[in-house]
Amino acid sequence: MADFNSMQEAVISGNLPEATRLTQEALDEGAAPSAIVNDGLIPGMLVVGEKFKNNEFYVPEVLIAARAMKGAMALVKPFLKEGDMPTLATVAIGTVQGDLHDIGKNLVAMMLEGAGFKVMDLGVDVSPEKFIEAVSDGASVVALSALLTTTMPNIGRTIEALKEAGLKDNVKVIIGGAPVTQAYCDEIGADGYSPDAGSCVDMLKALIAA
Ligand code: B1M
Repeated sequence: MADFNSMQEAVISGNLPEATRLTQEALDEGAAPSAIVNDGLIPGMLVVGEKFKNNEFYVPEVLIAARAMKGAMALVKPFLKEGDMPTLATVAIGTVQGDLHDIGKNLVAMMLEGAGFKVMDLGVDVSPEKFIEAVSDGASVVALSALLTTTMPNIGRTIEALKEAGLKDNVKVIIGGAPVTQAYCDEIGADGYSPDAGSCVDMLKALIAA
């Protein structure tokens, strides 16, 4: 019988050897790969997100938890069949044009991936055209991060470019980063704002369900 509780604990504590050992054991015992992901690994990562949101975990703990999750996922992935893991949505994430900060953006990407979203990471210094291309390639969520007051307006410019391309109504645009606020989100017509990576998952799930 697969030990999903211990698997969750291994992810939460960032224990890579234990997470991979338990995952391999579950696979060897014949546990469904989708159950390993949905009942063992993702719930662990969701706890990590909660703890980060509540300042019980800091960046290093999140990074080692994500490493444990990734290591275990690498074992399961070859056994996941088409349709086994319905993705919640495909998210194209990037730091906006002119901005090279990526630590926060990477945390958001990890949390979203850990929660079951498919993530297309476009990197840093991403032009509005690149985001438009990603939407044409299937992204239904555009996630924009900015860390500088001087690059924050490029969030608004990206939204304008999506509107001009006639794509804004096809996607949800979510935004965040140190200078970004709910007021700015409302001003530029983004669909959602979150102050940290943990609450980004809850915010996006609520947006999609609405
Ligand atoms: Co830069 N930098 N930096 N920097 N840097 C800041 C942002 C700054 C506040 C430092 C300061 O002066 N006190 C300041 C900005 C001032 C301002 O605009 N008002 C600043 C500056 C000025 C600069 C340069 C211009 C410096 C220079 O060259 N003169 C330059 C700009 C380069 C560029 O981007 N074009 C620059 C460069 C750099 C480094 C390259 C050296 C490095 C980045 C390395 C990297 O990212 N790979 C760097 C760093 C590390 C910082 C600080 C120290 C840390 C940023 C960070 O990673 N925080 C930062 C000062 C600070 O914040 N204390 C600073 C940790 C991270 C987990 O938090 O990114 O906020 P954060 O992400 C959070 C939330 O904001 C949120 O979730 C994350 C996790 O909870 N979030 C989202 C982020 N994106 C989200 C998206 C969402 C939702 C939530 O939805 C899509």
